[in-house]
Amino acid sequence: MKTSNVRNWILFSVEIMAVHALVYGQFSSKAKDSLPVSIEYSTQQYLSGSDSAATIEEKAAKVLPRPNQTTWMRLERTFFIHFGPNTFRGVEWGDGHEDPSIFNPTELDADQWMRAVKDAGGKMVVLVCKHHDGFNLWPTRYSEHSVAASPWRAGKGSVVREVADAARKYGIELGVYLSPADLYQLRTNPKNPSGYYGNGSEKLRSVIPTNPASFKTNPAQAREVASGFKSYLYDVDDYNRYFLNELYELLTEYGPIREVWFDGANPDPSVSEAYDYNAWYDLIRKLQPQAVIFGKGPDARWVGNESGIGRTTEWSVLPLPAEPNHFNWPDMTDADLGSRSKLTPGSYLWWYPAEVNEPILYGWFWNPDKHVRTAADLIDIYYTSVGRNGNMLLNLSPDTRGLIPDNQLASLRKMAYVVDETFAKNLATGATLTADSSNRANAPALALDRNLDTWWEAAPGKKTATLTLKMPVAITFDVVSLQEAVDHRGQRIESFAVDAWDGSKWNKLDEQTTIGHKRLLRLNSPVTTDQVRIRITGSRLEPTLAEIGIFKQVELVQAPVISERDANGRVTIECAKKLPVVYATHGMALTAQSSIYSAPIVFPRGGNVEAACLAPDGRLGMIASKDFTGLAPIGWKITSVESEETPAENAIDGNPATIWLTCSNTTLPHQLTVDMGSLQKIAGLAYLPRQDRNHDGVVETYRFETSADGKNWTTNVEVGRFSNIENNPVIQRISFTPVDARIFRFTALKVLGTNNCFSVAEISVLHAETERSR
Ligand code: FUL
Repeated sequence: MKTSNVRNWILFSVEIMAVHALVYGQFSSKAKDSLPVSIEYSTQQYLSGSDSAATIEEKAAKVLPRPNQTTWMRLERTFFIHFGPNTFRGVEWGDGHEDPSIFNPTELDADQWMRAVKDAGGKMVVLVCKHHDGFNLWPTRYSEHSVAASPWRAGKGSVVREVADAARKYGIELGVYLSPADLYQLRTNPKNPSGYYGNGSEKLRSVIPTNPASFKTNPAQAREVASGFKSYLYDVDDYNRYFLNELYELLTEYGPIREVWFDGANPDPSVSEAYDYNAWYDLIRKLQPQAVIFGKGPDARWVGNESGIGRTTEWSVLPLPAEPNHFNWPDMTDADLGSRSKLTPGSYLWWYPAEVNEPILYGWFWNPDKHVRTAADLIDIYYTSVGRNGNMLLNLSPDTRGLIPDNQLASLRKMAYVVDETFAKNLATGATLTADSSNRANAPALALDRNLDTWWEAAPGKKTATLTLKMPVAITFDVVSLQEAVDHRGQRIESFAVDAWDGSKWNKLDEQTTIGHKRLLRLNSPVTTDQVRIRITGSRLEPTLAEIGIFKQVELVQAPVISERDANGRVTIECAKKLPVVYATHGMALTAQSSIYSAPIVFPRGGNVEAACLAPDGRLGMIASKDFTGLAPIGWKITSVESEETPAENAIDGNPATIWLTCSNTTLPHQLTVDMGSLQKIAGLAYLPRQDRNHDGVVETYRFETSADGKNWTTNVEVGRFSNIENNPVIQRISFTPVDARIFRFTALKVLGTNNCFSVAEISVLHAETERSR
């Protein structure tokens, strides 16, 4: 292993960094004992059994990001685009049986997509080039299942090309999502009997790029390489060869690529295929060394949910149980990934920052029924992603026209306005910053110079510190932004607090754990003071701060709180400052002249409500919006249930926070039968899985039956599947042919988690008339 010191490291340019260094860490100091030698900065550290607590601490403090990660972390606000056959079918997951003729957007305009990203402050877009259904959004040479077989642009189009061109035009970096799971290529797909996925083919010496004509017969034969690139050799089976050739096309023909996104989800694990990750990573490093590999890869990690919520303690230095180059990157979803108790002997410490992804709709692909997150929701997400040491990756969903609809654009624009205006002026600029100790080369003023590559650092040996900002005049603020010098000193701060001076004493405003690349504290109410104090109360070695910011959120009246719908179908709306509230229901436009809220609104059949508080000058504040899906359970009764660990009534009480759970009967299927008390014309079901982040009992595959009299039953859905419910456990609404029914039966055929539990937060049915009017 090479060694070097940090100064030399910083002087190295990205070009000099060898590909090997990017992947495996160039300056690993694998100290085997705890001799009192100074530990060097490295992109990888090994914790040995004889390391003292002090050595472990020092090693953890001296893990640095790789150069590709440094650039990536500074992007902060990034966007995803999901568009493909699923958009035209209105589903979250396809099945690989789709006919390419369904892909026919009438007005696709990648410039409109990129303008939306640019206007929303986006620095990068990750385009889904192939989702799990296996349809390629560029005319790949290696499959007939692509845009080339579709009627769109008479088979001459390429979504990847159009997005790459538009991204370049608007100065946005490009990332590519290529799904490892591929249902079109699945060996068992009747639509593609010669599918490569899981076909048991032997590993053959293959040149990438392979000559498509001899792909199966002689994969050692190359095709012409892309200009400026070479060809590479791998021993791989058919599917991995296919995947490597797809990667080669995407990484050589569309300009610089900043991120390669590998999804871990697999809708059909019945056929297995061994992904040759090492070959994939190797090819990516050779073709686009500056790209970060996300998910099933070494550079950026899925935060663990699809709701835009980072951990309040979010370490970028993580202990791996094996060397990074031998590690199979699983999803890391525990609440604590990197605190001291996790830094155990035998671990390899590695920089592995979080990416926080979330769809702007309550699903990834467009469908007219999907509700759009409000600007207020997106602003919250900004604070819980970028503000919690993670990059935000917000998905946009073009519709069947191939345009991002106006309702998504409206939320985006408002979010960007609020975020940009809030952070436009650092109220700490012009303040005097002092620290109770400083390293001679790292004076406090360096934390106010808008340069992430210069920083304040506590004096040698000091692990706590107090920094005081004195403003020339009192300021009013409600956001504090802190950034550590992670690219030069790693992530160190373990706990800190922020106080404000009220003229006679210090008042604590907030207290938290990690900072990392960026931590945003959003106060409950604005504070006016001329002195702010940051107390670093715990750190791995000397703490650093590269930048400190104090901000005031842009003056917009906060969105009101819309309650859940109670068991009687009633919804209440409340405005924090008791300002008047206006509201609109069922998709009507909300304006300052909309109805004034005075009493609970009743939604027995479901629907949507939008509401806003009115500012004293009569202007509309931030909008809150909520969808109520299905009939309210007024007078409903459970008529049959197998067992109740928690009351079955919880499934029909209108309260998403309470669940019905049964685990005692370990064999599936499990059932729940509900009597609605009167005949209803219903056209679908609505299942809300438990919302407590526990997957036990969440239904993945189900049957749904109805009856008018409890004797004669209609099977409305024989075997249905809630796609992607594990990663994104939002409400599932499923339509079926309208039927008159009084009783319904929901049967769990396959569930997530352990012990074949069955859990339901809410179960309801969709009224035929409400559905028709949507
Ligand atoms: C998940 C996928 O299954 C979803 O469809 C979506 O692509 C999301 C970003 O990742 O795992």
